[in-house]
Amino acid sequence: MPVALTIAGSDSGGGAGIQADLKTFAALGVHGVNVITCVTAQNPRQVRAVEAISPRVVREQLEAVFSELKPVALKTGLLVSAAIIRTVADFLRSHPRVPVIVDPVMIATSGARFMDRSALGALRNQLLPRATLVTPNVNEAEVLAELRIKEVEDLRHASKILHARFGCAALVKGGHLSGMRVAADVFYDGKEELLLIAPLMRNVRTHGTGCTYSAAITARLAHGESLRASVIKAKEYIAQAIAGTRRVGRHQTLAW
Ligand code: PXL
Repeated sequence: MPVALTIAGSDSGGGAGIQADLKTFAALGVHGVNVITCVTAQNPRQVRAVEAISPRVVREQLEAVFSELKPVALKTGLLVSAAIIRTVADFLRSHPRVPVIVDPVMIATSGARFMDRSALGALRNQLLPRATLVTPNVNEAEVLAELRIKEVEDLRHASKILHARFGCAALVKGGHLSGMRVAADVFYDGKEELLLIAPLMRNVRTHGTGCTYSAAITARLAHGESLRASVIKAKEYIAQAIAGTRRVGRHQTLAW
């Protein structure tokens, strides 16, 4: 089996973070290895606590994984602190060929803030220049591209700004745009622009959607597919996972 890595936070509720990534990797036939950056105490309604893992133990996890189970592709999710982002970016410098998908997680679906200013600076200056693809939602793209996003034209504009600024491909996800009848995302890699469309599911609580989407892209890459094909197939996968949402207790979970 190909190996894919997620570098992300643990979600005790099992809906997002490392847990969503590993379920996605399993569903798509890749062996998932994982580097945990923080432990969150949360359920779909609230984040009660976030505790970062020390940069030393983050580095040890990276060494452990790369020395015996070298990933073909990797993604990053919640990275919490500037020190952890620097540790990850430093480590990746010695593995320049592995594709890196950066899901720039800043705020939980429930509204909790995950990143402070210095972490944001490290994300911009250390990690994004090493990324193959960055996958922001509307809020994250507004922060990283420094523009207001109201409609699909703005998603297109943001994807070009992100490519110019960080030298990576961008997938700007428009699922949170208001007044839309579809979930529209824009992919831009410097040469080609794609508009990806799926039915918009109302009344679905979408905790874990971003994690699952970027994990699906990473899994496809690990299978040896192109970035373009990986993004297109991951969009189909996430649309199905959302359409198949199931009830768990008083909440909902994606169908992996
Ligand atoms: O979906 C963003 C996200 C990423 N990682 C962890 C999370 C969340 C959202 O709640 O908890 C650990």
